[in-house]
Amino acid sequence: MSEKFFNANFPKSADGRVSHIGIKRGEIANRIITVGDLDRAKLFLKLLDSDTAIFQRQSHRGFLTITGKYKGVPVSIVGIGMGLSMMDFFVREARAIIDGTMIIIRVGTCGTIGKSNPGDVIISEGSFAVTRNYDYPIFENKMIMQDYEIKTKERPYNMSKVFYGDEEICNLVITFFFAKKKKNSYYSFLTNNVISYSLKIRKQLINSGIPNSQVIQGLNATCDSFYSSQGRHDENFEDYNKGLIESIRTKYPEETESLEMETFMLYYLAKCSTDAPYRSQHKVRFNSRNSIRAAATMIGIFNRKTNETIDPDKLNYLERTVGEAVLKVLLEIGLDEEHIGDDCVWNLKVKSQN
Ligand code: R1P
Repeated sequence: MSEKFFNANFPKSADGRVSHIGIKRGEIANRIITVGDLDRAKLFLKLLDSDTAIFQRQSHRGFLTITGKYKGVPVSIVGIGMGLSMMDFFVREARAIIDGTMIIIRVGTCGTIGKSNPGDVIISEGSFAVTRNYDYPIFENKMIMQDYEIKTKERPYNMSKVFYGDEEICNLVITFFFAKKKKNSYYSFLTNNVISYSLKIRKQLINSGIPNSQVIQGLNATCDSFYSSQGRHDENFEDYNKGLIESIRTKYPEETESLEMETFMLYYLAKCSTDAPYRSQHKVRFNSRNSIRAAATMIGIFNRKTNETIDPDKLNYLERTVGEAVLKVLLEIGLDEEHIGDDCVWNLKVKSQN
């Protein structure tokens, strides 16, 4: 850390930069796509308008923020790395420097444990956390372990309640892929634009030789490890995770489709968010309390039942396709109050080449 930060409760530099994501007011827009892999963030950068200045900043903690415009509307793409803590840093620090509602859509990758396969796109209607029970002892033998579980009712992994994504946004993402009526669909208010775009995506998938990619809505499990709490076997550690995948899959009546490491925190924080970030408290808002609307979509890359994995070209194509669809979804959502100011990076003029 080379800079001095003020306020130990919520550290900011003298010029207003939040300490981990490393940006300040006006450098991040209300409409955000967040990804884990920084290369995916750079891939999405190429989809932004080329006639507007594009702001980029990578923090010393590994967060990459890219802000520009998509079809004339300010958007940001934020690469956060991996895990619950990185999502927590990103959501809280971004929330602290943006006025008005934030829309955050995660575009990630995941392991598949339900009916989906590598190459399918999953929209997470809800997510629960699977965390190692750190109080669970390391046992000398299995008998003691069984006795302990019977006596204490403790298990080696805890599974939380489900927190849900924003229904309108999740449904919009699905509709952008499939122009067909689904139960509880928002089809009725969709513009012709959206419908023809989703048909275009279907055509693109067929032409690209991956016609079998399905778009599936389901529950997601966010795990606190890529290894132990995702049921991977690692002989170097005692993880007590045999049978864990099956327990995760069947924990809730709606079968769980995916395993990854961030969505739960995004949905949880959206649910905990207050209305503090509104400048004009008198304005009628979409929601009386929350100031964050969130959704998550992910591309299946590992089938945890069959061990099937995805081809990098196919993943690259799908990332681009999903990224473009999600950018279009971001534009469809109206905001009651947006961050404004002449110093916002999206208002800067592109430097002339001469
Ligand atoms: C693990 O390899 C990482 O990939 C998935 C997991 O959630 C975890 O962050 O998501 P991203 O591809 O968005 O990083």
